[in-house]
Amino acid sequence: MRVRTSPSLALVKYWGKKAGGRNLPATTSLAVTLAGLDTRTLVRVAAPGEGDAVQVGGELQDAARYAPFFDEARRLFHSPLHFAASSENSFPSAAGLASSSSGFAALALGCAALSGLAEGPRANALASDLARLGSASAARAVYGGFTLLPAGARRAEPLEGPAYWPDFRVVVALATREKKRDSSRGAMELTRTSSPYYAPWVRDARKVSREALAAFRDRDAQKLGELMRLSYLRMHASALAAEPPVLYWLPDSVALIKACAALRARGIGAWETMDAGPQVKVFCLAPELAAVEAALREAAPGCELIVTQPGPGPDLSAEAGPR
Ligand code: 2P0
Repeated sequence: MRVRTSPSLALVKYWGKKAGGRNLPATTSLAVTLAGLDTRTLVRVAAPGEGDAVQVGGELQDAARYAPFFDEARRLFHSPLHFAASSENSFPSAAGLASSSSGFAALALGCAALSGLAEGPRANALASDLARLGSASAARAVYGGFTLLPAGARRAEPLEGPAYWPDFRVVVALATREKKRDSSRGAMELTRTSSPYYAPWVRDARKVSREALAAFRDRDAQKLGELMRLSYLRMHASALAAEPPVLYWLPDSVALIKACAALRARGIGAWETMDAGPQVKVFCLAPELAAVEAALREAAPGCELIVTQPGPGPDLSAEAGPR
């Protein structure tokens, strides 16, 4: 089974888990699945006697990280199967571009299909539930377009397809292609357990996500953009206050943030967000894309820019895949 997925970029952030160990998010996230950044995964049933195994970019992954995921796959799909998967990303992995969201979504969809679930809403819902156990953001990447993962929810909800907002663009500015040293999982746990700003972050996120969802419903770019900025800045503020502090930003990240502020001061809508890495992702509308790209290029000439837009849902019959 070949599965193509794309990463889920949170416009409003998930950061921190509910107690109980089931990888349930503490905050509601509102996200868009990005077109043009692809994860291609080949999933097959493992041979008798062979255990579950996952390779990403040719590297065998730590089995312990995947064991709860595969155990849950067998439970959810009433399947005795073991699975072997190999996955390739068309973009840097583990660098703050949500490769774990597209990776676990592809794996969950592949396991569902191999277990005999027909493609459709039920298979997607179960795959979202399973993907969440791998990485909470992956629950969203099971769907294209715009998605919501409510606080405490087991699965994401598809909100709207990519055609809902045709002018919606995201410019991804790559401040580095290097892999990050701190995993999101470890960093958010450190924030939860040691940052005095974690509880206020979670409390405040309820209001931000409610208002952002309303702005999304109104297709109000200005309002949504402002709320996106509050969400990522407050998430990073809570992480910065952890012990030891979690700091993802590089000098180019700051230059890009300031370039967005300068664009807005000129009346051009450009609202940035950042995840667990130094990359800056800028939301703008298509008519302003050229001006935004030019400003970002000038602010950080060394940074590669990738222009993306809301993408379609996963493709389970993709021709191309890892060989
Ligand atoms: C998000 N991030 O909502 C947030 C914003 C990063 C910042 O979800 O522990 O790899 O595997 O559930 O999903 C990245 O963390 O974490 C993430 P786990 P995940 O997209």
